[in-house]
This record gives sequence, C-alpha cells and structure tokens, in this order.
Amino acid sequence: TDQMMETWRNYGLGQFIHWGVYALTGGHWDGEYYSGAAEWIRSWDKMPKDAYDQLYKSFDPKNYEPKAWAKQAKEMGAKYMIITTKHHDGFSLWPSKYTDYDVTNSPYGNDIIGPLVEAYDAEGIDVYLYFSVMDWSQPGYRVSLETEEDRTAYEDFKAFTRNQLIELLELYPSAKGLWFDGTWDEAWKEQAVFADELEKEMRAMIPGLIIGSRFRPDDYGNRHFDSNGDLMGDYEQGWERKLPNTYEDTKGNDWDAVMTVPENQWGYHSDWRGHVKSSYELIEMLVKSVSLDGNFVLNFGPDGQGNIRSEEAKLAKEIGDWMKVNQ
Ligand code: JFZ
Repeated sequence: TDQMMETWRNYGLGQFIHWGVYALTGGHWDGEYYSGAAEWIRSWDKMPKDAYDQLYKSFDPKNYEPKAWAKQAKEMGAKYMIITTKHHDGFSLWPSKYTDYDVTNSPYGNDIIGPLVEAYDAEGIDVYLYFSVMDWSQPGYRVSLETEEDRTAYEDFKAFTRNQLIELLELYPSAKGLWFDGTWDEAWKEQAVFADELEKEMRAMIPGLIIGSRFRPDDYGNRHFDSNGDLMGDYEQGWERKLPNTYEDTKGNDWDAVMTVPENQWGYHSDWRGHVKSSYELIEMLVKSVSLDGNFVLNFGPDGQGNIRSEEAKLAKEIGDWMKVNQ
C-alpha cells in the first residue's frame, strides 16, 4: 500500500539520539548524583529550575561532528535515525522563530538539526524528528485545563506547537516522519480535533509523512485505537525499553521498540549504574524485534561537547560487525 510505510517496515535497525542542554549536567548537580533519567534532571528538587534554565548559555559543543555521527550510524547498520529536536525542557535544537530558548541564543549559535539531517541523508539513513509536545519553557503549557485562564493560555500554546512543527517540516523537508512524546497530559487528551487538523496539514507538506501513535490524544502509552478498533497513527510507539514477547502481543500492528543501553538513561549521564546491555543482548533484541515484524531503535546520548561516549561507540562497532555478516 503506502510506499513510505513499506520503507519503514524494512528498516530493522534504527538509531535514537537524545541530545539537549541536559547533557551538560551529565546527571549531576552540585556534586550530587541524580538517579533519574538525565534528560529529566530539571524536575529534580535538588536542581534549581533557574540554574537549569541558564544551561543553554553554556551550550557550545566543540566536538559536534554530525558527519562522524552519521558515518558511525551507517557502520552500525542503522537505516533510520530519530533526533530529539526538542525534549520536555523546550530547548529547541534548531533556529526557531517562535522561541528565544533555542540554539541560536546559545554560544554555539548554529543550527544543530540541519547539518545532522544533511549528514544522515548523505549516508542514506532516513531521518525522523522527535518532538515533545510537553514543553516546560512555555507559559501556556498546561497539564490540565481547569480554569478559563488555563484554556486561553493553552490556545496560545497550541498555536506555538503548530508553528514549531510546521517550521521543522519547512526547514527539513527530507524528514520522513515524526516521533512524538510528552502527550500524556489531560489537556492534550482534549485536543483530538486539533491533532487531526495538524496531522492533515503536516501530511500536505510532506506526502506520506509517517506519524507515530503517541501524537494522538488518547490513552498515553501503548496503543491508540479509534472507534473501529483501527490503530491511530502510522505505527505503534509504545514499546519503550521493552519488547513484545509474541506476535499476538503486537496485534499485527506496525511498531518500533526504543531501547537504552543502560537501564533508564536517554540523555547523557556520566555515571551509568546498574545493568549495562552488551552487544550480544542488543543483537538478540534486534533479531527478536525483526522476527516479530518490528523495528529496533538503539539510543545514544552524546555528552555536552558532542562526544559519543566510548561505550556506545564500541557497541555500535560490534553491532555493525554482526550486521555486515548477518543482515
Ligand atoms: C519519554 C521521555 O520522558 C523520556 O525522557 C525519553 O525521551 C523517552 C524516549 O520517552 O519517556 C517515556 C514515555 C512513555 C513511557 C515511558 C517513558 N511509557 O509509555 O511507558
């Protein structure tokens, strides 16, 4: 049927990249260790919010080399890549007209996303844009819409969200799809009509644009079905740090599983504790995913200077060696 979904179904292995100003903390603040996921450190009571909100003034990744990242991904055997254009903190890694909290106001000053898209395109790796609807930097962002004031503010926030999404697709028209996150709040659940219209608008800009199931305002997490029992969104985004056990578990849906190397870190954390997966375990997960008609997406969390950590580079190499013989 759909040409782009046919391509999507044949990816097998993907790469996820979580990068943002949180990488500068490495999961620590004031000498203390944060045990949560590093990209969530702003929500930690030990980290003052205003200190977090100043981090972008130090964002100047001297070692950012998108071509090297793309080459490494190619050698690993990744067929698609998902980049966090904006995580929950709201820091936009592209030059956004709609917020000052973006990369142009950091010392780095340049677009992060554009050169990355270009480098991956050049390697023949399809690019997908991760976008968090939840945005802690936006005054209009609300968890629920209890008062008139909330609802008015949230309308501004929706306009902002729409503007940013259209902007991304205008700037990076080679993007193949969107991987959505941060759509679990009550306020978003009431936005089915808005989401529907925005989805149509985005698909009109990029025909066949692939949109993950998390965009749809419904029960957050696993599967989104309409009243006919059909999956909403092009594929199921709910397999997060877990895999389906049987084909029945997948309900025959298109799906991808996203996986961290350590237990629960997406953004850069300098001190991984607990079990760290081996290439053997990751390859086993990849094989299982593919055999259950899904894709397997391995996460990388570059540090604040743009370095991919050695543990991840080693895994990429080992997976790549296996892929060269077995894919
Ligand atoms: C979300 C983010 O909060 C996290 O930082 C990371 O970006 C990850 C890929 O996505 O975390 C989630 C979202 C959904 C579930 C679990 C963690 N879920 O549905 O179980």
